[in-house]
Amino acid sequence: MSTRQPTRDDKFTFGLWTVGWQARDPFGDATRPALDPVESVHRLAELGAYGVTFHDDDLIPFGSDDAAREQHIKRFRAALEETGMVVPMATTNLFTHPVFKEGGLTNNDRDIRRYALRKVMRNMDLAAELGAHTYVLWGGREGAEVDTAKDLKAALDRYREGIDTLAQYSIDRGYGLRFALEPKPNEPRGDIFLPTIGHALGFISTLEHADMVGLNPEVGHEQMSNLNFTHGIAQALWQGKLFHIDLNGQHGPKFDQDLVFGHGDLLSAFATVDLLENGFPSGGPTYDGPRHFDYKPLRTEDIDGVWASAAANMRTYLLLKERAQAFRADPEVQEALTAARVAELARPTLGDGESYEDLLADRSAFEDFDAEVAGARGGGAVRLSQLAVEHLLGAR
Ligand code: 3MF
Ligand code: MG
Ligand code: MG
Repeated sequence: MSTRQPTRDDKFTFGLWTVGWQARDPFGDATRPALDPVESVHRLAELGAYGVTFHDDDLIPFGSDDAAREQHIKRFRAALEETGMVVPMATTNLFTHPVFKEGGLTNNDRDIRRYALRKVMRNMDLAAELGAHTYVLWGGREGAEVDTAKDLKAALDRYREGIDTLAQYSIDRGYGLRFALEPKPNEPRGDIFLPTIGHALGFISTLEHADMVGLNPEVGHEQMSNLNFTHGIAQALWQGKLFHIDLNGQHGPKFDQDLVFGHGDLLSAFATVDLLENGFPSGGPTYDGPRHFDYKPLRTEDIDGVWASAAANMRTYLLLKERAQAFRADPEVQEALTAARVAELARPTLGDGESYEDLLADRSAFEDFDAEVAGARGGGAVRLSQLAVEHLLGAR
């Protein structure tokens, strides 16, 4: 079916580190050879992707000299030109090299913090040059295993100082980059700072350039904390902070699985796609940025399995989009939504111009209100849930 064949208009993007993951894990060696980023760009373009994203070190191996760096960039640029692929987002690796073992922007060692800032700024230069609009900051090593080994207030001060500095740099250089913080509760650190969407939103409100800083929430990261991802991105959207998104799959609170999108909690993935594609029932802010996959091809797979898994992310997304559209267009769903009074929530609780004095004077709101009758009324949610399941299973 043509709608299941990804096209550039679907805006599917992949991190170079996803398909390029050699499947080294804490217990075992790599099971796949290294992938040339140029090949990834070509293969992903053939599969229907719109672009790629990268950490500095995905493209330019750590420690490359200037001449080697230029060569890597040149080859990458040529691949982008040949395929028409874009780079909407870039990010910095502040987690692999041992220098960052105790943190980047929040390391206890000031020299390492200064080095981390320089590493980010250097890759922001490249990101802007390649036309990126979003710069992601995932602080995988910003955290601790031992609470007494960190001054938690100072860590937040330094985190804020770092991001304020980077935002000022983007403004002064005219880069137009906006920053997207990516929350994660743990892994690799025992506890990571800004562990959830909510923590990150609270932190952003303290920044000097809060308007330039939003979020890059990841499905698995919220689900590792047993949180509802769709609710999380809904709040980010509501606050104008959904700058980017990392789609993948996860089976509840356990290690970070980075499964193909939809290969974890499928009903939750359905709700996420429904929100991204159909918006809130009452309208309001929508997300029109890249649908970015941040997953890992299973360690059991060979290179053919890598490309099969990349295709699976896009196809699953498109199937869910199809299912979510069918769900919304189904007259029985409309009827069930009405029965569950879903649209009524968009109506303000106080009437136009009504004050709390008017509310106090309204006997029907309290004195004459029958809480027993209202409390006995069914919610109608199970019917909606079953209709969603039936659409998902292709039974409707
Ligand atoms: C780790 C992640 C990261 C971030 C990336 C920035 C290595 O769980 O999700 O991927 O997404 O560093 O985009
Ligand atoms: Mg992740
Ligand atoms: Mg991620």
